[in-house]
Amino acid sequence: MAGQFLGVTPPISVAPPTARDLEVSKTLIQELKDRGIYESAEEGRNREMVLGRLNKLVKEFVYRSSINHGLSDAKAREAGGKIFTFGSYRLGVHGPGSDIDTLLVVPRHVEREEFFSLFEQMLKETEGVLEVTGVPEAFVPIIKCTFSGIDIDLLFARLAVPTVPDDLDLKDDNLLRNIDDRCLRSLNGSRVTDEMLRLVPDVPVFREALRTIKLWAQQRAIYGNVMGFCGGVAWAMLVARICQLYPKGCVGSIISRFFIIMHQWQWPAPVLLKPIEEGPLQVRVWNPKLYPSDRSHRMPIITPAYPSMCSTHNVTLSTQQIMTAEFKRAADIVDKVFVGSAKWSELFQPHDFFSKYRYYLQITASSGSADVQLKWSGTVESRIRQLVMKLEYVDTLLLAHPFVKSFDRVNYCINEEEQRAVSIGEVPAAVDKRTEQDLIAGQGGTVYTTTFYIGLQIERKPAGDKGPRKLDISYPTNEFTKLVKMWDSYDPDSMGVIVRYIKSTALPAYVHAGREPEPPKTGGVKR
Ligand code: 3AT
Ligand code: MN
Ligand code: MN
Repeated sequence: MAGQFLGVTPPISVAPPTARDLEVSKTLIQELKDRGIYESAEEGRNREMVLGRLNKLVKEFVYRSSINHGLSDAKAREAGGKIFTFGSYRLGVHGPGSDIDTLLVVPRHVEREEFFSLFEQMLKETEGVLEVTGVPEAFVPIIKCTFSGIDIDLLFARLAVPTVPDDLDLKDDNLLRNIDDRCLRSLNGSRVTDEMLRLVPDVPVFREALRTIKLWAQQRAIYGNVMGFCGGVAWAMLVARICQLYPKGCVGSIISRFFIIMHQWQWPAPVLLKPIEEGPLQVRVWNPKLYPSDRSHRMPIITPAYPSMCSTHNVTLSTQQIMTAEFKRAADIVDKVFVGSAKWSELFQPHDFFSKYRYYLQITASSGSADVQLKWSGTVESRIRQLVMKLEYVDTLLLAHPFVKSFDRVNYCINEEEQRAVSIGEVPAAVDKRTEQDLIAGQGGTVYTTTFYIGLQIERKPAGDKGPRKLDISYPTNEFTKLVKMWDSYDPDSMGVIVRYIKSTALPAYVHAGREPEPPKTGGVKR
């Protein structure tokens, strides 16, 4: 690296903040505080206590495993073991309800299987630990639990080294040699966050700016990788890049630059925090010159740790348009904030997805059990993007806007008619009020539903054209249902999926529940 600056180009400006930059930064931080996105000092101490106890537990696990593998007591103590963190906690942008994402790193003689037997058992026996669930078969195997009221995600990586000392750093690419793919994937999150923090010029400013962008993206419903928007890691990298371009910036000026630059970015030029590096493994590194699939990425935002990957491969034409429009809206508001004609609260106005469109697609996945529903709805969710991409080809459709969240419901139905109604996404008033006690043995039953929405912007009829505007979406929707039913574990007797084209007036009331009321004229609504 050039030493003079961080990033793939020199900074745009190294000027210190102006008085106005500092003023708007102050009001911005106040707005963030008023919205309750910072945890209290006491909650912070609780997190540290939990991490301390977890660290002890990990060392005890490695010790016991080492003894089981025939090591001497001294060697078993020396074997070590260490907890790393990643995600929002590691970046220092977590909120009161955030989890702690942790990675447990162990020496080579400790086996992955023991993580899900010995360690999981030790965790279950630890005071204050509840709801321990291991998912060993996941793509990134994980144990989830809560510890002293804090959600914990635990990943596992076994390195090809005899000991894992306390000062071990995961930066060295050679640590990736001779480890299995699951360990490689588990190490990735930590390596990326660590590298990101090394690549920003001023970490406290980066944190404040990232908190702002996360809150804004969540409020505007453009936060989430699954539906084709940017996820937490991608937003963090975008903010980091702007921080590199303005190394002396303060949060106010960084945010202002962020929206202007992102709105004008010449996609598909990638966002990089450093040059892409080769490494010691036979694994793919993002390279659009070499791989046609990498060439198809519309808004590539590339992770800085080897092996570099595109964090935004899910972005489609529609979600790119939506995010670009949001950058523009935000840039205009921040402009006004700087001249004093708008308040920061305007930037964080909630989205109006459910009143924005006249027509929506409603996709409902249903089944008869909570366990089945979890996997089935996940399958349907992961395919919604495919539906959006097919809709993008429909001539008269200007935009297919997937909503980032789904709506889960448990419906107690007392007859088959009600079961049929809820499984196509309707919410009969009688069912809405019912509880489990109302169920009648041998009749009806419980139906679990998960519903997704896609807003449709349809081309207007040309003036003078009296005929109805033709919108034929039967092809994309049929293809979509065929696609989800191709899932390995699909069972037509117990799982349902239906796509309905509905008018906005037919949206169920629950889509509006929990929304903030319109803010009064005098200022923002505090949560
Ligand atoms: P919160 O403050 O926790 O809401 P976060 O950014 O920490 O924000 P997550 O805890 O959901 O968000 O995710 C942290 C990282 O874990 C992000 C990503 O690298 C990884 N991750 C999240 N979900 C998955 C998943 N389903 N599979 C693999 N990795 C995941
Ligand atoms: Mn997290
Ligand atoms: Mn997590």
